[in-house]
Amino acid sequence: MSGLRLGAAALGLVMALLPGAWPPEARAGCPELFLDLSLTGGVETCAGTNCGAGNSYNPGFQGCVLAGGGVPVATPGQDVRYAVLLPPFTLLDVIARPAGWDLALYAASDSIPTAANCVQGVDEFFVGDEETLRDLANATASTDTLFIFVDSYFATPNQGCGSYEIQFRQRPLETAGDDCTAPLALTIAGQSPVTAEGYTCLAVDDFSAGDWSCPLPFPPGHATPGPDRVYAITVAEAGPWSLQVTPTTGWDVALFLAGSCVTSGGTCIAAADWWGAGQSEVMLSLPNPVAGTTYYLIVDSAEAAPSDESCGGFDLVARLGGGTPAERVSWSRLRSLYRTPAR
Ligand SMILES: [Ca+2]
Ligand SMILES: [Ca+2]
Ligand SMILES: [Ca+2]
Repeated sequence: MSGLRLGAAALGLVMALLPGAWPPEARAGCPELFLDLSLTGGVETCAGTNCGAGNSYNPGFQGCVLAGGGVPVATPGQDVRYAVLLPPFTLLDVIARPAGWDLALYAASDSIPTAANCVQGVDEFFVGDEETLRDLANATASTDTLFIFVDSYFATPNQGCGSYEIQFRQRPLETAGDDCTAPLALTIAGQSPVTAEGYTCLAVDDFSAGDWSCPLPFPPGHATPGPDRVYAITVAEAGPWSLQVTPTTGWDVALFLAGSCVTSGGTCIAAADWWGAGQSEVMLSLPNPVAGTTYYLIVDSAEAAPSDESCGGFDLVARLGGGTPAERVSWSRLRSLYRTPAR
């Protein structure tokens, strides 16, 4: 890339940044393409376009696997790069919504993306559909810089460029609810699902389904040596209820539920570990609760740290009335019905 700031002034965007000038001064606001979210309350939403940018990056050729692509996906589309400051012990979500074109999104720990520094990539959905990077973590005590790339599987003019909206959301890493001293509290009442975002990395392995004689399938009664968090879920009304935990990255969730919070010897009410890495686990047909009863849900993994499949972020949905929330169906989700996702 030349040392010039390329001619995207009409778009209000700076499409190229000099490696020698890196990093520029952190500022609030999207046009700089360099975001310090602490200046904007942890959230920033930017309008952008990749039309007029160069095709500078193609990490798919180098082995940066974009989830949904299945194999390394080439990204010959024009690309725009953002840099985001990540303070110590924070998580970042990035959501990009293209206007009628096929957007791919990836994150790297360096300004030039390669397979070695690729953190997460996604090309899960299709023309006009949003793509999301979830729980990009800085689990260290020093500030980090993460680079986010908007790109496309297609080249211009075939749906490879267009305008988009991109949102950056930053929050502190989860530290509560590691054990029974202070479980994370949720109350379900009425028919509206209750949701929570969580993160198990940096938690300690306090619980194992094996210690509770919880009947996790595949293989029966297996242990859960992964780091774990515990929720105290109060069910305000009697009636059918369900729990679902969906990992935000490709780790392998295991769940178990009891009526009291103890590290071992708890009375197991239900357990779920039917699926492999990256897949939701669901508890349906739970015993009808007595109104006002509190249950303890352990979000855990059958994989031990430091395996990539041992921990990560997740979305918890707890609801009365049974059933599970509607999900968007992606190709990777469909493929997962036929094979274990490759890692
Ligand atoms: Ca724990
Ligand atoms: Ca555990
Ligand atoms: Ca699982």
